[in-house]
Amino acid sequence: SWFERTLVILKPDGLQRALSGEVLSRFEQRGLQLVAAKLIRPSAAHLKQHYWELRDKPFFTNLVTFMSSGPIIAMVWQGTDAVAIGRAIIGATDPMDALPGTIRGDLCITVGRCEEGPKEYWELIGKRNKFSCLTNSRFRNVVHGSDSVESAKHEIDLWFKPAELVMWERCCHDWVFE
Ligand code: YYY
Ligand code: MG
Repeated sequence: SWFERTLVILKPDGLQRALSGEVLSRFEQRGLQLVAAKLIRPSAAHLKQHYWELRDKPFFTNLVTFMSSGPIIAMVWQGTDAVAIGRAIIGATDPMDALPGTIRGDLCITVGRCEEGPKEYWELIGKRNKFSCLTNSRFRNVVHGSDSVESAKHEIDLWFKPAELVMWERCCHDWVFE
């Protein structure tokens, strides 16, 4: 239905890298409608709920730590097949597999630095290799998007109160959806 909704999160790396305008534009220009948005620093407890289905994965704890390491922008986008369209805009989980034209295919390279790199590099830039267990983890893919209509409903409930979802009509609604 044209009223389908999906939860999108600009992750801490996206916000730090000044990609918020770029990311919002992509959803907006595709034709989805923004019905809720907030900048927050989520707690680890909240993120554990958000990623509960991944609780048994080896990367779960580091994923939660990364996601709570700084502010994020949580958003709800609405429109025909919003969940599938949202996933298409975002691209594959691993940016190395994500196609050009998708957010992950255009705006990031890997989900994390997985090796320390050459010693000469650190000497040249005059820094110690500060990459820790966290930064060696593999989660930096700029955005989250719900993966099914069911999980979208669940995630929107988790991140937003009903009153935070704004009903409004965009002037171009009929130009995009009819
Ligand atoms: O929905 P999506 O974000 O594309 O992937 P998920 O399978 O839900 O995993 C959530 C999050 O966890 C992913 O965006 C990066 C991270 N992750 C990872 O670092 N390594 C994996 N093998 C799988 C997921
Ligand atoms: Mg997912």
